[in-house]
Amino acid sequence: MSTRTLISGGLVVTASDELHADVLVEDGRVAALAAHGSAAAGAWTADRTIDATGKYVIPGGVDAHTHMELPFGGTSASDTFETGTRAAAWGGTTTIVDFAVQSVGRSLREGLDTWYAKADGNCAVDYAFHMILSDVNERTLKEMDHLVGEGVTSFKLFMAYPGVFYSDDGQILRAMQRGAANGGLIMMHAENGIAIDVLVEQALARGETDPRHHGEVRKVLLEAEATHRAIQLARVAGAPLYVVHVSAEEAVAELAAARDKGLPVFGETCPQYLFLSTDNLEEPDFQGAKYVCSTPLRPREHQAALWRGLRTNDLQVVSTDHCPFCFRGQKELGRGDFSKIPNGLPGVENRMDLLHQAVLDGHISRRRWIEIACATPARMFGLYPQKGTIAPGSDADIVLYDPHAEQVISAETHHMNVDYSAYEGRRITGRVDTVLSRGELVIDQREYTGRAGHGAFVPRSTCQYL
Ligand code: DUC
Ligand code: ZN
Ligand code: ZN
Repeated sequence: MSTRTLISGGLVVTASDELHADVLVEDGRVAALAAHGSAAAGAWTADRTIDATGKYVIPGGVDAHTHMELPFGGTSASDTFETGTRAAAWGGTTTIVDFAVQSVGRSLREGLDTWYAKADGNCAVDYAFHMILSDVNERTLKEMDHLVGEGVTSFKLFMAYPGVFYSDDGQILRAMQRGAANGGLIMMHAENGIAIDVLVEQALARGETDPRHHGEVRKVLLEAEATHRAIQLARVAGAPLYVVHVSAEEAVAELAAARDKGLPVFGETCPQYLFLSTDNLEEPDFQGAKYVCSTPLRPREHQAALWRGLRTNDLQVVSTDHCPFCFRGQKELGRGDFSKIPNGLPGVENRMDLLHQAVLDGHISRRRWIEIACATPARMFGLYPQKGTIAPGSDADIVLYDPHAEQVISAETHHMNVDYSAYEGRRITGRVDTVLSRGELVIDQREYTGRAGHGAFVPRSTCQYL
């Protein structure tokens, strides 16, 4: 039997429009929109009506960069697919794109199947996968074609982490050539890891072991150089390029210069680079370890360039790079040696709220909020218009957002499985009230009503942003 839900009286905000409209949901999809109070909306019958008066009605967030359960630095990211997708829902994100990992010497198939198994039956919201290529060779290049065919249409390569995920320029060029042929989008971790490892060794030899040195050795110039090199390799291969977790002004400049030439080069930044800085890495008593991630946090002067890039569309997406490690027992692995601190920050629950605060602070418009957090990640990774918008035929992944509610972010109240918040004590105006995933209530007026196993794997088409 079909179920019809009417979402009535809210302000529908998408990347393109702001409308006082009612939304009719039928069988998990958006069936229709009509002006609130119109004869068309008045004629609708529904099994259930959700009153959205005074709220925004926005597409569920699409977080295109998460690492649930990632084995890294001798430990594993502390959010499982179950806890991480539940926290995502609490934060108004209804789709994650997580990174399956190929281990060195193993096939893409094996890595991807491991990630299917981790997620299957455990997710509260929908999920898709990118594939991390750790070992580019003839066999894995061929496998890329198969993955594109099954809806895993993007591949992350690392210019950093020698001996772990690192690919050399020849491997990168080959993967880009393959992506150019099969439609797979290459995502790049752009830091010169070979040079960074020299600086790490030299810093440790000088006795510079505190977390702040993580930021010092991972130099801005080595992000900018790698970004430049990745762009040139993509040009040679005739491939589009998406640079992940852009943190430095000089890296944005490389992207902007490429885009000014008309090249299909895209950039993502993350809330930690927009809201945090090296000041956090310098917090005493090893607290700075909470903020160790790569690319690293930068001096706060870089933030203006990132906001500008988001406004000018030199940066297109804000994802979280959610990769949580508890302070106790995990971040602590790096006491006395910053290079042993597992890299990563929690944030999947905080992204929509922090970006709403950025609207209030005047950094971006309300529609740009939805564009960089919902619509463009969906387009970039072949999920649009199923995800990322509210339009007839779209999945009814819908958030009722209270723009006036006040909250203070804290590990005491968050739902991520991690013992600290990177944004502890930060006051935010705006809060998720209700979340639907394919028409099912996952959060109902700030009560969790979802279930592990509701979330389904979503096969993706190739990039729709070219
Ligand atoms: N950066 C991180 O901070 N964590 C996981 C991997 C990465 O590239
Ligand atoms: Zn990375
Ligand atoms: Zn990442």
